[in-house]
Amino acid sequence: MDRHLIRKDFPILDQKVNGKPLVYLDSAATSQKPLSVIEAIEKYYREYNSNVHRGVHTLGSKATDAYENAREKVAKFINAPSPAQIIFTRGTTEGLNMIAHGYARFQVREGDEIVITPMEHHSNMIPWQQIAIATKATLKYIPLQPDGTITLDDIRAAVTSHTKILAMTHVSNVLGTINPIKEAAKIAHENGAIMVVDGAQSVPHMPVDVQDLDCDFLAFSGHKMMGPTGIGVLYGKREVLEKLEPVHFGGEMIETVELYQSTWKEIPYRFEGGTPIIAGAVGLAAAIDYLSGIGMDNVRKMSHEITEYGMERLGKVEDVTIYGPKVRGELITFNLANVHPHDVATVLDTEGVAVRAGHHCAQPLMRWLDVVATARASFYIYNTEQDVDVLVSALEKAKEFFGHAIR
Ligand code: 7TS
Repeated sequence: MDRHLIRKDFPILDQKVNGKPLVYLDSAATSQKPLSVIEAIEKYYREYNSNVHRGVHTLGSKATDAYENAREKVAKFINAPSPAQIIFTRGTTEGLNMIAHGYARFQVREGDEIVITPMEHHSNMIPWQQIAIATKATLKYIPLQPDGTITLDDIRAAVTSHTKILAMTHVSNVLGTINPIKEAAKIAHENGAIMVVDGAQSVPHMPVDVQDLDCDFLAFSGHKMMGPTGIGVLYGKREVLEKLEPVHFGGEMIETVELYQSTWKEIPYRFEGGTPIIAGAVGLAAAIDYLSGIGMDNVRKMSHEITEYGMERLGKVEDVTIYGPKVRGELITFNLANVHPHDVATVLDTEGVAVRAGHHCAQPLMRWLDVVATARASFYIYNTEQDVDVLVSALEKAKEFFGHAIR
């Protein structure tokens, strides 16, 4: 696969920022979208925009077919046994909150444990804090190794017969750590707990097979995998979906409504209250077609090559500290000595280089790293070695600019 050909599919990349060619290194925050995704959404609005599952008119049927076709595509993409196990959400955050408030709130009691890690994005931390507070359950953390990984022994030590939920990110959005989800799920199940996986940073970059991982829930976002914002996915095993209570009550999700009580539709419709995110699902389906056309093994390989090259080049820049393990997902989090990452990112931006700076929605992890914030370059298949070279020379410029602080 030729990166330069792939780049042509992403019209946004062909522009100048501050007079310099754009170098987009913020795909972990949100990826860019290929033309096919943009066109699929436009086609929906131009040709068959209509509400789904309601009217009997032709446009309504077309929209319903497209929406349900998207559900089937997602199911195949993550090897879910059935499309009924795919719930469309607004994104990872909503999916994780649905598990917390629709499942954990009813299944977890005082004395039970919820086990997570300190590397979680706030979206996979705060919902569990809230549930622990509400149910008087204990929230426990698996400790991190100095390189930002976790060991199976530490997972085994943290998960006990009191554990109801083990929740973990597949790939850390800060450290890049790839967690041993399959082994963690086994440990969870041996102890009678369920395994919740935050797939926000893994599903876009690697083949993810929910049956192979044997996870109970998996949440991810469309916008990080070339789809539009506002659409995400919550996958669940049948058994846990049967126990999941809806959290969005209203239209579309009901079977019958009486004055004082109501009954719900079958799974997954009972979890999709209100007019669903139809254009989002159409866009996500096109994104899955695009990624599948390249093949997820190729996607992983291509992003990985650039990340490796980035590690090699950035690793040689004096006064730059890189955080996280050697084996990692497609991002590099770093700091320039004595310079606030916001200042670094501002100088990089003047060179056309877009990186993210801040706490990356992982404040406890920033404290563990003993930093207030970091810069982060994140990669996807449209990035080239030249992008990394521009990043490195822009960093050298930043070093010159802030030279007095560094020395
Ligand atoms: N979990 C992880 C691991 C993430 O990286 C993110 C978003 C989320 C959950 C939340 O996803 P959302 O689509 O619901 O917002 N991470 C980032 C990031 O690293 N920079 O911007 C958003």
